[in-house]
Amino acid sequence: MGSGNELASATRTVHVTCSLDCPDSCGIIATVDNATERVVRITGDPEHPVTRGFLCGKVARYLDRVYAPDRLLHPMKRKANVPKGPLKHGEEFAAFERISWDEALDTIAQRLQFISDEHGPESVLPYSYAGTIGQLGYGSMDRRFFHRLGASQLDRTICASAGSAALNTVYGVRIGPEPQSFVHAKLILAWGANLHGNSIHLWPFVEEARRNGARLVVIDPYQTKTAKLADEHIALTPGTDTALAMSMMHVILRDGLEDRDYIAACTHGFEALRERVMTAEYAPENIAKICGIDVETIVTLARRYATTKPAVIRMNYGIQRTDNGGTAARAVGMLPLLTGAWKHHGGGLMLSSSNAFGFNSAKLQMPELMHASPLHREARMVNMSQLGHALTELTTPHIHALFVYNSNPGAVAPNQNAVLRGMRRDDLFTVVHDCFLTDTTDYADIVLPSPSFLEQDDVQGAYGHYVAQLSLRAMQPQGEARSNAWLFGQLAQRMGFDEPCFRDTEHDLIRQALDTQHPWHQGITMEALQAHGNMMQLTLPRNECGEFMPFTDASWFRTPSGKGEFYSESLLEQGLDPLPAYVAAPERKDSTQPLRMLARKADNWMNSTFANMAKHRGMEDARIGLNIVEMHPDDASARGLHEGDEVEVANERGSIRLEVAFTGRVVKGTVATSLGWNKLSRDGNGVNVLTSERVTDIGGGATFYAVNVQVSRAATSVLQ
Ligand SMILES: Nc1nc2c(c(=O)[nH]1)N[C@H]1C(S)=C(S)[C@@H](COP(=O)(O)OP(=O)(O)OC[C@H]3O[C@@H](n4cnc5c(=O)[nH]c(N)nc54)[C@H](O)[C@@H]3O)O[C@H]1N2
Ligand SMILES: Nc1nc2c(c(=O)[nH]1)N[C@H]1C(S)=C(S)[C@@H](COP(=O)(O)OP(=O)(O)OC[C@H]3O[C@@H](n4cnc5c(=O)[nH]c(N)nc54)[C@H](O)[C@@H]3O)O[C@H]1N2
Ligand code: SF4
Ligand SMILES: [Mo]
Repeated sequence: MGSGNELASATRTVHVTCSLDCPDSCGIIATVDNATERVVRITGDPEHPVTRGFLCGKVARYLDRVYAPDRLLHPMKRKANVPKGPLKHGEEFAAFERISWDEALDTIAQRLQFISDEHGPESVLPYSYAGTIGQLGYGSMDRRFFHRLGASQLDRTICASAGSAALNTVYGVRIGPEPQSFVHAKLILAWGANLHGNSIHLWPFVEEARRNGARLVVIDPYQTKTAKLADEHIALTPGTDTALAMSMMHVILRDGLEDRDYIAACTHGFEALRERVMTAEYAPENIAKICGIDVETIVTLARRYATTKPAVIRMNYGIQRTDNGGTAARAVGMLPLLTGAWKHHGGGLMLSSSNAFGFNSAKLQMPELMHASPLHREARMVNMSQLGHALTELTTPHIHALFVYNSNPGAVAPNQNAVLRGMRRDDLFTVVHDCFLTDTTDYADIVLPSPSFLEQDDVQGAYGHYVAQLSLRAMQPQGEARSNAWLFGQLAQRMGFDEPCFRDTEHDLIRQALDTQHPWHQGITMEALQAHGNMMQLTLPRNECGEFMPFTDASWFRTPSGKGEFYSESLLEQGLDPLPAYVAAPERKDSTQPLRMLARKADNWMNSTFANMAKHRGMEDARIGLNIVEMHPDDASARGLHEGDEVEVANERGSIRLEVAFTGRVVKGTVATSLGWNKLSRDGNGVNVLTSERVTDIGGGATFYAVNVQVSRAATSVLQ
């Protein structure tokens, strides 16, 4: 690669994949200086059909992160005299002393063996999420290792499990229209989806559609940039999406706007649904006040949705982070079944494209190894959204070792005070593998350095498009950083796991991931990927016009009935309501905590990733985000508060210090603040001090946006 001119000959370019937890999975062109082997520039791959040559603001500055002076570059162990607990930013390194990889691996292997012998292997808990979503980095050798050990299994529910389980009940599979097809839509509903902040590569397609006359409606309690730029912003009360979707159904059926042919051919349980939504309870006149919007808004939205073709819904995970969240995703997911929106190219519904990928995860993760463990059976499951409970209360057995990688639970996990109380335990052995010292490493016994996505080999799908990509390292790992796959292969060998699978190299694993009979992976091999610029579209079934149009007929559904299910017998079997129903969140009834809080993601960092980077922090609007609570002026004046006042935002789980800002982005009754690093907040407490370990109705997901709080003037200021 590289071209003929003088500058280019000094450099080469490599296609890598952004492995951050983002639907866009961008193709990236990294320019490497041949003399220094440094990556000097990264840009969006212009050949990638969704990336189309640009990167988001976060990753445009990724090299600052890769070459950051405070990157973790070597294994370290906690100094004997330093207790576990929060460290000031910039002072973390002083708590640890450098050790060799050999010493680190030997220590970990010995401790895990001892703990496993003493308390049973299930007393070891792996804790990982999506630091990288590459197939190898997200779940391959690590799973083999913990399966063979017999460690507790982690139920990875912190992000998407409610929405995923919900859509599975309706469709049996999670796929949707290609992002490129959004240009054909005439109505786009961004429902709990912050496109501008969280998945910017859909935006140009939305804009093109709007130039062609499409209307963009954003349904979000918060006025995101996406909402500000939309044709209409419906700022509903958080957690009331089920009510809104069912009221829309009520209007559609009342006005006879449903697609009867589609319903007859492709759906199951329509009469039962009709009976449920046609009760007076779901009439817009009753639902409007629940949602905090006008009756007319619901009626117009429903009619417009049913009569505009093509109409597409970009539902995202925002709507499912509440107690009734699984049902909300179900109800919204049913709308295109009612109107037959799937029949029109550019219409339908997109939550995730991940089910279209058929990487061989069974081969990568080998769950059968649990039977070779001392347990000789499947290990127990621990819900990651209840880590505080797991570390402080779970018995049979207690957790005695916590192995964190790809995640920063000290900041991102709900009920933070319980999580940190657990991680502070002296009798808990904690290992953390990360690129930086974080709010979690403050509690680690051993820290291990991990590479960035420029420094490791992987293969990746996406949850916002249908392109498979190979990502071969553009540079050598910084310092002694080593990948997740390498780490767990090494540990396995030190623990005497002699199965040959623990000696597989990263390239072996990539080949195993691609070794699949999945019909949409035809011809996608490592060699083929390399021959195609490291990216290939899945071989999706297309019509004669080349269009990918799922759910146009009944053959697409993977539900028990083989149809789109309004009524779910499988939910009934689990003792759940087979039909959607709006149920108010429990905390909303508590009058001592009358304000609903959105514990949001920041636009310029990725969950907690980048929150420590000065330039990223600078990009975030100073009046939003960390250290700020956005309030409606009426809610403030009712408490005698003014803009700029320092306040205590509190509930029964804890309190945090923030400064009041009037941004015009929240409606009365709702306040908002952002997720970031605890140690960079005003009082050392992150927003997750306030979030709870309650889980969603379906899918056991976290309920980050179902939090009630009281706001009051801070007694004494912690301001410098
Ligand atoms: N810049 C940036 N990009 C990111 C991330 C990040 O942290 N920063 N995180 C990445 C990750 S891990 C994920 S999962 C995706 C998530 O991306 P999204 O699925 O878009 O999820 P969220 O940002 O959680 O929520 C989207 C919107 O839902 C709104 N919302 C909250 N409660 C409700 C409700 O009850 N009803 C409705 N209708 N809306 C509600 C929020 O105000 C928010 O604007 O983004 C990814 N991309
Ligand atoms: N209040 C509140 N809390 C939230 C959310 C919210 O919206 N509000 N969002 C929730 C959601 S949707 C999610 S997905 C979770 C996200 O939670 P996490 O998945 O924990 O996300 P990050 O905070 O980005 O932390 C990922 C960590 O992995 C590290 N990492 C990156 N690459 C590698 C690698 O190759 N190997 C290893 N070992 N480590 C690596 C990064 O440096 C980073 O510290 O947070 C959840 N928490
Ligand atoms: S975070 Fe998302 S938008 Fe940004 S470069 Fe990565 S995949 Fe693309
Ligand atoms: Mo997420």
